[in-house]
Amino acid sequence: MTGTDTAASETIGTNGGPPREAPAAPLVSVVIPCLDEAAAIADCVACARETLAAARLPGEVIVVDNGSTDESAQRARAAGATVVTEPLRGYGNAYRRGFDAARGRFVVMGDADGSYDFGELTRFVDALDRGADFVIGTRLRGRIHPGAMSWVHRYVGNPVLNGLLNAIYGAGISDSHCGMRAFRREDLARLELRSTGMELASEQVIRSVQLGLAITELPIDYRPRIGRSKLSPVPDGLRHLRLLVGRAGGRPPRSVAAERALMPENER
Ligand SMILES: Nc1nc2c(ncn2[C@@H]2O[C@H](COP(=O)(O)OP(=O)(O)OP(=O)(O)O)[C@@H](O)[C@H]2O)c(=O)[nH]1
Ligand SMILES: [Mg+2]
Repeated sequence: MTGTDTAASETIGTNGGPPREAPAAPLVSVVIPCLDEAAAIADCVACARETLAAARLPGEVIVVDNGSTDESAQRARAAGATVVTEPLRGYGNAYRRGFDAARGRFVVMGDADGSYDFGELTRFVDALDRGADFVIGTRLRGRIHPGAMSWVHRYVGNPVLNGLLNAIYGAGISDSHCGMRAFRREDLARLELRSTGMELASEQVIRSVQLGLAITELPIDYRPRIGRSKLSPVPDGLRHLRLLVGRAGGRPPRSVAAERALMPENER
């Protein structure tokens, strides 16, 4: 579809004036969570926007500023992103905020640290267009550049968590922690994602499997991140583990609204 299926822009009349073109509705929303990534965010946004433009895909780039104290938000905006703010820290909180703001039919996700190549986003959109419901990159079957992933993550953390996810849920994927993904926005309501932290990465895969979505893997490059990592390996690993085991019964998650109602008022 890339390059051919562009959402038609609508011609609207003005009071007596010549008709003007309304901006095309975005077909693709690129959502990027961002916590103090001033060194990389502008290039990520620029790359995503250039890729959308080159493929003639009407799109938007949404950066979710998760309480950055550096110039991330200003740089993202200057590079052409729509910046939304999520004051509650956490990868899951940031993504869920960004998904709420997205307007496209397809949503592409990726980090703000330069480790994923947003030039590849058309491959993800094409896979959705060919019928996949959930597209996830695989760094392990793609190319991990020198220095991009620590030995412990490469040979211990990721394989263990990925193996558990496959064993418990039958996900059949090779890199469950890959952060470059894409899905149809219409599936959000039934995905009912409610994770607040990094475990959102596992939750999204589990829910996609439980819903019987068609999952496709795409080999991708993984480059060394720019700037300081926000990952806390042990606590984040434990959050994944708790979620993997906790969801094993297949019980559907509470709705986000129900979850919010249970949170302290100042955190909703
Ligand atoms: N971990 C974390 N990431 C956040 C948060 N808010 C936004 N983010 C963004 O989420 C993305 C993922 O965080 P990373 O630090 O890149 O985590 P990672 O990719 O697992 O680890 P690295 O390989 O070190 O990059 C980045 O774009 C962060 O800026 C948060 O509260 N915690
Ligand atoms: Mg990263």
